[in-house]
Amino acid sequence: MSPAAPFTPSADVAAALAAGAPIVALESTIITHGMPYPRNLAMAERVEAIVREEGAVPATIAVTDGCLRIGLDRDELTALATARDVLKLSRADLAFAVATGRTGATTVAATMIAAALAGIGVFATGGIGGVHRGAETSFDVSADLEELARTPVIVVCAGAKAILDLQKTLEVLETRGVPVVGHGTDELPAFWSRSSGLPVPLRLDSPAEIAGFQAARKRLGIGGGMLVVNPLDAAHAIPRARVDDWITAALSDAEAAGIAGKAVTPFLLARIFELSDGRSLEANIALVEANARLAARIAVARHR
Ligand code: PSU
Ligand code: MN
Repeated sequence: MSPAAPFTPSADVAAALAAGAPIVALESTIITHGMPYPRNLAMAERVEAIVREEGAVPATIAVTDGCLRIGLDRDELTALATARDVLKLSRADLAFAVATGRTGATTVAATMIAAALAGIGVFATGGIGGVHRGAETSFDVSADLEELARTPVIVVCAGAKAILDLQKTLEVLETRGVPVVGHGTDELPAFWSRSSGLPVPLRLDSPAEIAGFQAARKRLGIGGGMLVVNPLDAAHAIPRARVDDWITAALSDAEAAGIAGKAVTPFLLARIFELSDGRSLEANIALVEANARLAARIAVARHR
C-alpha cells in the first residue's frame, strides 16, 4: 500500500486484495457495543473462522489510534473486545476518529464506507440499524439506511433489529432504492425471530443468484448497496411474542433513563440480554455466524 492509502490492510487482506481473492468485511461495533466480553471476542473469532472455512478472507474493520484498519489480528481483536470508551463510528464521525487519532468501532454504515474504499463488495453483520419505533417524534433513523442507498456493498444480515419499526424501515429502504432480498424466505426475518409478519420484497435462494443480481445492478449503472436478509435457524430462533415482551420493557426503561442518539441501540441490546437471561445473546451470536457463512459463499460466488 502506498503511504497515501487512506487505510491499512492486514497482511492477509493485502494479499487477498492483490490476488483478487474473495474477502468478507466484518464490523466492529457489534464487538464493542453489541455484546458483552468475553462472548464478543469468541463471536468475532468464530465468525472469522467461518469465513475462512468457506474459502474467503475475513476483514474486520475498525479505527485504532486514528488508523483505519481493514483486517485485525487476534491480539488486536482482543484489545478491541476489552477496550473501554471506544467511539461508535458512523458516516458522520469515521473521519473524526482518523483526524484526532482516536480508537473507534465501525457501525454498518462506516464499515460499508471502508469496505467500498478497499474494493470489498460483501459484508456480514447481525442486524442493520433502521427506523426506530416512535421515529415520527424522535426522528431517530439509522444512518445505515442512507449508506445502503449510496455505497455499493452487499450487506448480509438477519433483518433490521426487531427493536425497530420494521415496516417503516422497509418503506425507507424502498424509497431509497435499496433491494431487500430474502435468502430462502418470502418473509422479512425479525433478527432474533424468523418471522416479522411482513413480506420481503424480493427473494433469491442461492449465493450465485445474489451475486448475479448485484452484478446486474452494477451493469445497469445502479449504484448503492443491497440488503440480503437471512433468517436465523429454527433451533436458535426465539418466538416473536417472547421477544416483544422484552422489547416493550427495554424501550420503556430506555425512555425512563432518557437514553438518546447513539446510545439507544447498545442500551436496548444490553437490556434485552438481561431481560432474556442471555437467550437473546445466544440467538444474536448464532445469526451472525450464519450470516458470515452466507456472505462468504456470496463473496466466493462473485469470483466464479
Ligand atoms: N448487529 C448486531 N449487533 C449490533 C449491530 C449490528 O447484531 O450491535 C450494530 C451495527 O454496528 C449497526 C448498529 O450499524 O448496531 C446500529 O446502530 P444505530 O441504531 O445507532 O444506527
Ligand atoms: Mn439512531
